[in-house]
Amino acid sequence: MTELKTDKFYYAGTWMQPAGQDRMAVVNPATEAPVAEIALGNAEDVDRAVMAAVSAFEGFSRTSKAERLELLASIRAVYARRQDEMAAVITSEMGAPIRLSKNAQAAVGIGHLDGFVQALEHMEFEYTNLAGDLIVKEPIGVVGLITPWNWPINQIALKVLAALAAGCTMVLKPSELTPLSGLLYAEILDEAGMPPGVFNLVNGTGPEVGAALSKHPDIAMMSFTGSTRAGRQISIDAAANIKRVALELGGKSPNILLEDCDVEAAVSQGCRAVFSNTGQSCNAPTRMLVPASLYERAKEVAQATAEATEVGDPAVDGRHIGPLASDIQFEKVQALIQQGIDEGATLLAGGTGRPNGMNHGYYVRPTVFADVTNDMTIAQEEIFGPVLAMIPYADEDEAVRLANDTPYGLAAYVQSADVDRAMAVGRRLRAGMVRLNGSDIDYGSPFGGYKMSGNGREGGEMGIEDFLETKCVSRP
Ligand code: TXE
Repeated sequence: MTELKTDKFYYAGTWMQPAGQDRMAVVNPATEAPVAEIALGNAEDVDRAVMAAVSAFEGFSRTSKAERLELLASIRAVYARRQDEMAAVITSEMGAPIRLSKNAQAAVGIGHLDGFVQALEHMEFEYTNLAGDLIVKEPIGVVGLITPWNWPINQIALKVLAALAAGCTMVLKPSELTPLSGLLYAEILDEAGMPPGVFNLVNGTGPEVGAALSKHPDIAMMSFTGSTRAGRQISIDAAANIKRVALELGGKSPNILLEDCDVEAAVSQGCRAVFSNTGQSCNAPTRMLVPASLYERAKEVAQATAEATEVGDPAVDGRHIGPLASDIQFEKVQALIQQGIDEGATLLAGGTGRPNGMNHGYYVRPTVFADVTNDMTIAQEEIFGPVLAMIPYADEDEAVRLANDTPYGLAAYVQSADVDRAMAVGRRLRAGMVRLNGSDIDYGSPFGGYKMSGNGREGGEMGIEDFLETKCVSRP
């Protein structure tokens, strides 16, 4: 596997010896064996990296759009060449099957980049408003970026590339569970000719390095993806300096099947979307809302789909799903499946324990619960495992009420033979992203949520705008 500088951090344009003395093993979730050991930073490492970013800001914030487009093009070329290496690293550190790693986990690094390039090409950073004042959009400053382990490069690309496109300098702290893809990304940026101090990386834990970034007086903005718990803490820490905070947090997304939908297609596609990445996607359609008339058939299809979903070694090419990313996640998913059983939901497929014949690795069984009521824990809490909750409803008003009855508001899905009808239902949903009939995510479209799913939007033009300040210059 790729040799990475796991004992160093990247700042001021070079690989530096950490101030922090602690080390942490990176564990392959399929084997439970360590694949690497990384250095963990501390507040002093954060200070050094922030200092590098502050020094670089003056110059980088004045670069032209053309110069930044050239930098993005150079990153694209190096990334494309090393994309397979990236896929292998992601599989080893978080257990996504290699096919998913290649086709999605690593591929989105290019998709998002293209979305930002397209946006940047047509964005204007200065204009005169109706009052005759000059409005100037400027990079906000040095930004702190904290990313999770479920789609490690997806989140890094969404944040780093948007900040670069905006003209910000930055310090990235990847998840301590998946630091290897972050280290490889730093190598790629270095090889692509990143000016020193523009991009900096410090590894470490949330409470140590993450908190030091959030509290740092020289950081103007935090962009975070992860748990609602950590997002709330980052907001509190950032408030001391009135930092801007962009948050992409959890979800418990509804998938409304309307009576006229193709029930076989909608249910099997909905199940696959929940099981993909072993359920570790914030926008997974985990609550399937089914009209009474389709309920029996929907249950049969969901059960069959779950039972046909294979679980296996992520290093092997195939359509199977892999393990969960960590032992903590494994325990959490087991406990929530048990809670579903205890609260009286009907277990149609899966359940607690590993799949038959597996005795190590963080593998879990694709699980379907029927007869779920929306107040059950499995309908309210983000499980982050391959677990579907099927909830029956009586009429469209009830479906909309149940869909919106959640503290989250990230994504929502509607299935119908009549696109206008699906659209009308979609307009009533309190979610940042509504997808009709299995439509796909478009690079460059805003990604983010309402309510406790966060604030701000990532990707494309809105993703770049999140990193800009507005200056109004009144002419004499
Ligand atoms: O996330 P954490 P965890 C959800 C999902 C999952 C649950 C718990 O439901 O089961 O959260 O996951 C950093 N200050 N999502 O506990 O801790 C941490 O180091 C600053 C949804 O693993 O939020 C890592 O880099 N930073 C989600 C990042 O936060 C802190 C993706 C994510 O870890 C911090 C992941 C602190 N006080 C989990 N505490 C999504 N939206 O896709 C932690 N971190």
